[in-house]
Amino acid sequence: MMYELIDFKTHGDYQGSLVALEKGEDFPFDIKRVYYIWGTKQNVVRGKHAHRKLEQVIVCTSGSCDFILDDGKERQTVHLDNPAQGLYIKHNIWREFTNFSQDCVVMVLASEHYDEADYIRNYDEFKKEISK
Ligand code: T46
Repeated sequence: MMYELIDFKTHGDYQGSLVALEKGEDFPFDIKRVYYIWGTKQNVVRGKHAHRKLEQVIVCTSGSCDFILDDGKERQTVHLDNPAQGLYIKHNIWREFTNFSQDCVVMVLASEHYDEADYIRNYDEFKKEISK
């Protein structure tokens, strides 16, 4: 499976909504890093890489965008527009993301610290590595 969509438990009341993500309870891995992305122009294509080891859960906390995922055999597009849902991507999946709404904020919860050596930034290299 190329990805999984995780529905987070949402606490909603008269004030609005709240999602809490706690280690060991709602998550497929221990979170070592959190980063977020905003202010991306609509037609910019970010990503264009795969990871050798990293697993991530990606949440569009505001607005929307499209993730294009590729396991070397097929491509699937996932539209993200729900802050109560996380896109879980394991390693060895090529990802691109685009079609950003003006208010799009993407929050990413990562299983590892930042490591440039974990990136495969060339598509041919990605295909070569996954066929080993
Ligand atoms: C991914 C998608 C969803 C850091 O210094 N630390 C970090 O933790 C990260 C993620 C990035 N950076 C630096 C590296 C670059 O100079 O921030 C700059 C932009 O990073 P990048 O071009 O890799 O950003 P995206 O949006 O293409 O990809 C990011 C993640 O890198 C990647 O793991 O899956 O978001």
